[in-house]
Amino acid sequence: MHAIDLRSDTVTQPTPEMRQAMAEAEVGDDVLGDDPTVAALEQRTADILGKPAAMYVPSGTMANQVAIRTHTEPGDEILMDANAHSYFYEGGGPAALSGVTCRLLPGVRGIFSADDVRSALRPENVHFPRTKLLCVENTHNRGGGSIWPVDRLAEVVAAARKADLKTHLDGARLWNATAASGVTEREYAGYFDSISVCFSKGLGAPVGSVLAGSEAFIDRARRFRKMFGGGMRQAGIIAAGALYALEHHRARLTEDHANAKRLAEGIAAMPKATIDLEAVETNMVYFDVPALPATDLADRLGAAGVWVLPTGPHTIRAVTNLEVSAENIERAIEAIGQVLANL
Ligand code: TLP
Repeated sequence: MHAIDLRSDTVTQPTPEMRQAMAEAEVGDDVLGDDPTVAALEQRTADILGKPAAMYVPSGTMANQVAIRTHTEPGDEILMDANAHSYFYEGGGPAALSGVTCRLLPGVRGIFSADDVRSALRPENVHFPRTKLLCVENTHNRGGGSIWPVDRLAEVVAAARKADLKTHLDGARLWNATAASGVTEREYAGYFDSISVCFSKGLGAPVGSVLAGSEAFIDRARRFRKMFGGGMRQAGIIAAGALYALEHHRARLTEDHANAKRLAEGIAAMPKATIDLEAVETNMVYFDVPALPATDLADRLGAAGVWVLPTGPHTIRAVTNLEVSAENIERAIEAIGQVLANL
């Protein structure tokens, strides 16, 4: 039987219709500005996010790192949650690529407060780095796929603006936030100077992210994309997959969310697992099994046909996605239940 792959929503395969769109894409040299499919993807994404300009990049990591470089100069400081992807999972990019330091805020499931922002601000003084940028992540990956309430967003962004900081949203899974909350992508994006969104996660496209912002911001970002090696040539082939995903796969994310809820309920009934059911808001399920190291448990689950990722000493992450049906979830619950019962 096929393994049920819950390691990430990045594992999805392009559908036959998506491959068809990619095969038929009109392309050109995008570094020279000639690729009509890339241009169409950038325009469509900018429209959805309500921003004047946008730029296609190979990955979510590049989108965030180019954004950080574009908003800062070496020696500056940037603020973000201690578990933010840009800090935790991007290879030290802010230090290596932008020469900035990260000041980490004590968020709860990735969500911090305006007071947290205010306490991290520094007065103008020759001793201190200059604080230039606030980064927010929605949904928050290590926060459990948590969604920022808009009133909280408004407060933290107002605190940042008051101190003349720029604001960036890592919206790799903004589509999930919108599908679950009903708050439009445009409304979320309206709070920020720049936003990155990914097509290769819940939306199921093979490659790519978009960074959106003002014309001047994107003009400057294009220099750093080129410098970081992200200028692509006939990228319309992959951009066509992203465009297809944008038009056809956003609404169905609610299925992934229902599957995650069901999986979480199944796990909650297992005596050896601990899980916060309320915390499952989108397509991510984090649970703890104190009885053995998460790496060992992930191996045992893998052998039983359920692929997951260990993300802490006793913590496992399972992410529902386009490849996983409601029936697969029932099978996964049964397999996890058996593995845990045998511990
Ligand atoms: N996240 C990946 C891993 O890197 C952990 C995953 O499997 O969840 N922002 C957020 C919030 C992300 O979760 C990710 C990827 C990225 C940015 C980076 O995207 P890519 O992988 O395209 O560089």
